[in-house]
Amino acid sequence: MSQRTIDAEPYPLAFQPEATALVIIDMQRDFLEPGGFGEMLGNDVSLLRSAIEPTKALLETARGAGLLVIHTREGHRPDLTDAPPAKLARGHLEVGIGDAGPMGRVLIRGEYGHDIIPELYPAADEPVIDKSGKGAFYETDLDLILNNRGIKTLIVCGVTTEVCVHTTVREANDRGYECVVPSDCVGSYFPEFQRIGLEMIKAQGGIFGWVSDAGRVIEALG
Ligand code: TIU
Repeated sequence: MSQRTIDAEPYPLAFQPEATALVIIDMQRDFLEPGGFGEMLGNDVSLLRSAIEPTKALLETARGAGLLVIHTREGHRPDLTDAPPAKLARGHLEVGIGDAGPMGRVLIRGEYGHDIIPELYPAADEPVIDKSGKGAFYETDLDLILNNRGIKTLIVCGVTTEVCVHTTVREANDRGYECVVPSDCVGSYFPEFQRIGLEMIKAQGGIFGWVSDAGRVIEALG
């Protein structure tokens, strides 16, 4: 096993490429494009687009380096049996989860809006985790997949920083994984949450993990 180091805060992260996975959280039309769930929640979805190009560069490097690449999608079964009533009711949305929107039924598996944006579309051999919650470990087989491959380190990208990325990093941290979040590969509808969300991860000696950026992670993988 080859030992390498990612330049990161609060201090360099030692990792082994064979035991490292790139996890891309919820880069779906529903969050990044107009007419999806993100916009129905009242957000300016254009704020998330800055994460696309750095994540694409990192994805290509990870593929070239032979890393396990995992994609996640937040969404629900068409019959909504996996959607908590509290989640369906939240926000009193005019067009909410399961309702018809311009990209199909909002946040429903199989709909156009639910799928991953073309720039970051999964390769045929890359696992896609469909999750009903914000965290990628909750009621999914992500932990099993990572354990079966001996994965210890996660490079976590995606949207949104303080919601699904943070929840997943916290879940991973409690399960013993070491997470590094490249700051330019995650996005938030709220610039202050982006800044504070990243600060929270690396504070207190890396209480949830490490923060780096695409360039430094790519350099470590190259
Ligand atoms: N609303 C918001 O910021 N995020 C979500 O609802 N889901 C994810 O973060 N994927």
